Amino acid sequence: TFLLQEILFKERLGIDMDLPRIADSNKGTYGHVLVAAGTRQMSGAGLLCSHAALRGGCGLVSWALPNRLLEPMLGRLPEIMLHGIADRERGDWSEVSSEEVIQLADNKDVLVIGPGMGRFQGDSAWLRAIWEGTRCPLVVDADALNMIADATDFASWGARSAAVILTPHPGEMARLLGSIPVHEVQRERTGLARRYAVQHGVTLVLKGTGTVCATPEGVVYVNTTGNPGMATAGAGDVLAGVLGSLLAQKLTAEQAACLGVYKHGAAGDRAAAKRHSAGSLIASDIIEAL
Ligand code: NPW
Ligand code: AMP
Ligand code: MG
Repeated sequence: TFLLQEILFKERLGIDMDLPRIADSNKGTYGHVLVAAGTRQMSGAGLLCSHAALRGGCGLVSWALPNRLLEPMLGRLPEIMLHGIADRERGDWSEVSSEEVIQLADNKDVLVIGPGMGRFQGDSAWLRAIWEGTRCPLVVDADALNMIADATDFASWGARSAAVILTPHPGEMARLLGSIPVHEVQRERTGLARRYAVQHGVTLVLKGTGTVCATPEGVVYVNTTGNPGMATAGAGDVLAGVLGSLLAQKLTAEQAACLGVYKHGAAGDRAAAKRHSAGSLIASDIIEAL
């Protein structure tokens, strides 16, 4: 188990804390993130995630969102491309075929899926089709994690050619482990994260105080940044965007998880210091501090 400290990035992970920008480059050089997130009740989750992805340094962000969200979101973040899908009236993700998401992801460098997405009939099989049908790296968060937790056949989902990062908070981790009590997750954070990552061949980011990053090879990192001010709505949606952004810039899942978690926490620390109070921190402040 490694403590995530600045020195580790160069010495063990082989990356600079600030990813280099190449003089002769363009936005394509830094990758294109597709965010599949948000519903009418939780549009903010998609907005925060997409915004954070941009601040993470990728070149382009497309946000796939239900059509009825399209108009209210127009102009909220001019840098982001909006891709409306689903019926205008109901406008939830139950109306979006997995094939549509797979096609949208086809020319993207990473897919971030789940924040504020909600749940619907048959969503576990829907996610399985996306998991098996996309070729880009995946960041799976929030409702999409609950879809995995409810899948009876997750162990037999096809192996992916590209990496997966799962980002559960302790409540979501408890569901992934078959609805064990949250305090049991908290009692054995590193062991459970490592076991899950190895068993399922994923990079697992178990969030909370001292976020744990576990690799499919069984290497574990524990974060040293962050503060309780980050226990606030949307903080996790921001992290999912940052991780997607780093994967789009061609970091490995191990590098992206460690650097993203560290920077997200450090941004939370700077934001809390700037406000002179962790309690008044909101997720947008974390993005600002990035
Ligand atoms: P408690 O409360 O302590 O008993 P859910 P969610 C536990 C979207 N959002 N340590 C917690 O335990 C998300 O993206 C949209 C210990 C409770 O049991 C999702 O799509 C926003 N326990 C959706 O909302 C802003 C912890 O987990 C359970 C823990 C639902 O996600 C908000 C709660 O988790 C939100 O991001 C910890 N550190 N953290 C928007 N503006 O659009 C959590 N738990 O039921 O999965 O609900 O995380 O709010
Ligand atoms: P979520 O619950 O999905 O919104 O994610 C919350 C984010 O805030 C995760 O990145 C957590 O690690 C972070 N966070 C929440 N509470 C704390 C805490 N008490 N100390 C440090 N980080 C926290
Ligand atoms: Mg969350």
